Amino acid sequence: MKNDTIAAISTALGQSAISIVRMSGDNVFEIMKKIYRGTDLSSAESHTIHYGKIFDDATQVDEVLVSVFKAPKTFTREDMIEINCHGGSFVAQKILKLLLTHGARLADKGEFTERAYLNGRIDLTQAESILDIIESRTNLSLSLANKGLDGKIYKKIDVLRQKLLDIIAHIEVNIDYPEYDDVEELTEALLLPKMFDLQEDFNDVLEKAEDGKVIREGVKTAIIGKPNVGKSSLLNALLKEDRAIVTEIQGTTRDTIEGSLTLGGIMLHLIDTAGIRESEDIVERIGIDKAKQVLEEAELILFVLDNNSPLTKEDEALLELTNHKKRIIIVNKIDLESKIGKNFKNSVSISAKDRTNIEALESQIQSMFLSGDIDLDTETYLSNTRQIALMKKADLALKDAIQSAEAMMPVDMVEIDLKEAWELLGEIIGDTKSTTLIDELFSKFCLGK
Ligand SMILES: Nc1nc2c(ncn2[C@@H]2O[C@H](COP(=O)(O)OP(=O)(O)OP(=O)(O)O)[C@@H](O)[C@H]2O)c(=O)[nH]1
Ligand SMILES: [Mg+2]
Repeated sequence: MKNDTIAAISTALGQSAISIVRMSGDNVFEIMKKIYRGTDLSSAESHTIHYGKIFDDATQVDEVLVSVFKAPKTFTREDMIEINCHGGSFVAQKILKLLLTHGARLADKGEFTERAYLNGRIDLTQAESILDIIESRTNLSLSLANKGLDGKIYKKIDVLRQKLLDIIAHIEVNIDYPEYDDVEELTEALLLPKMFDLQEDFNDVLEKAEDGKVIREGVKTAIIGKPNVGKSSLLNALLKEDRAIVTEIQGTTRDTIEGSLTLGGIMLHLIDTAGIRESEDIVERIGIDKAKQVLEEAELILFVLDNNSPLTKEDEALLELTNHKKRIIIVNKIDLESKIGKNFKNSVSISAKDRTNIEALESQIQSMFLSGDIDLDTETYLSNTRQIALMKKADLALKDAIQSAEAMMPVDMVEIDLKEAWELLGEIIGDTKSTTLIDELFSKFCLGK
């Protein structure tokens, strides 16, 4: 059922001026014949737009514009049409139902893009970049996604795979044709430098991926501290709005309160939490448990202390509890007299109430998360969790290969790990057929001469 015809509404449901119903597959024109009155679409030129009307038997449903895309130069590489109908989910749903009644099948989530990938129009990283474009919320993440769509990740991975293949090819030749005198003698001395070189490339990609992930997903940031230090005031100061309730009563915040902001191109997903202390109050206790959970999951802790009161055991315990996390210590209420009695390295002093020094805090957060200058034009940033996980596995396989070579193990042992790394990188771009490996190997070495 490879080319069965799929259909879906591509625009969001709800009131809108225009909705788009999309269809792809072998029977798009046949199906359109049954519901569309206007120009003959099957004989229309590709990439043209046609005015007409959709009918349900004799009843007119809508006046539409239909875009015609003919295989193979289409997104899915199949015949495609897009119906621009009037907005409002009722009309769009009705047209979709008509398509389904006349032979189309409701598309699965992402199935148009999946077909684009399966039919070779894009690789997996490009498919993922399309999703990233849809989900992007900052200029930086949008630019990053566009680089992926242009095939930059594919190209980067391809270069690494070529280098791996080069080493594998050397080993293969040595195993299969040890008597060939024009093949360089294979020694660790020859293999290892190549592998070290590759490892540097891998490291570089993995390091940049950390920035990539931050650019794409933002930073989960928890505001933590004991009651009344000014956590909710800080949330409001950062969001520049009165999101959370602020009072002088300890234990004001019970449930977590969230908000997002963009900081130098990075999204901060802020979570204000209940002040952590021993409490008898059942609701407050639940809030405190939640705060501890948020603390564990957070990628950054904004740890708030009160400048106006001496450091307590509670503060010390919380400092200990957050010690293992990426953390910024914030000394709040600097508009009041200092009674805290301690200096903290790399802390930021602010007044959340007067909104003093918030910019200094913002720039500290920024510098903590983007490791250097971000250069999307010349560097490649992996950002997708799946891709990064595979890259890390490939890196481990390469490390194993290096270890085997260093331990003077037989070269075919080294080769197994290198091949695994090659396969793993292939998974990133969606190329996992090992026959390709064989083909490429022999196209590199014309041994039949
Ligand atoms: N003078 C001064 N008061 C502040 C400052 N920040 C917060 N406050 C006051 O401190 C009190 C507690 O502030 P909140 O923001 O509710 O504190 P919290 O940490 O969220 O408290 P809980 O939700 O109870 O854990 C309020 O009366 C605020 O107005 C500041 O920078 N200076
Ligand atoms: Mg609060």
